[in-house]
Amino acid sequence: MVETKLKVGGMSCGHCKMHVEKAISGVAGVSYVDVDLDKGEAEVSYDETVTDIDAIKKAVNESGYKA
Ligand SMILES: [Cu+2]
Repeated sequence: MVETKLKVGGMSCGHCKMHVEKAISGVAGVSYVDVDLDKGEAEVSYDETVTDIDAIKKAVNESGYKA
């Protein structure tokens, strides 16, 4: 299990936070996600045998934000 923090740009409100959390939690292998809107950061735990940070960043970018 890997725990990491990820910078996420483009979030401006609670709705954005929800979008990003939904996008990240939709990635197979992600077991935990918490987005801090003020810091522009996402705390993520994932199983490194299932996914990787690039897949998580891709999901964020595809949801319209900038990882
Ligand atoms: Cu928003």
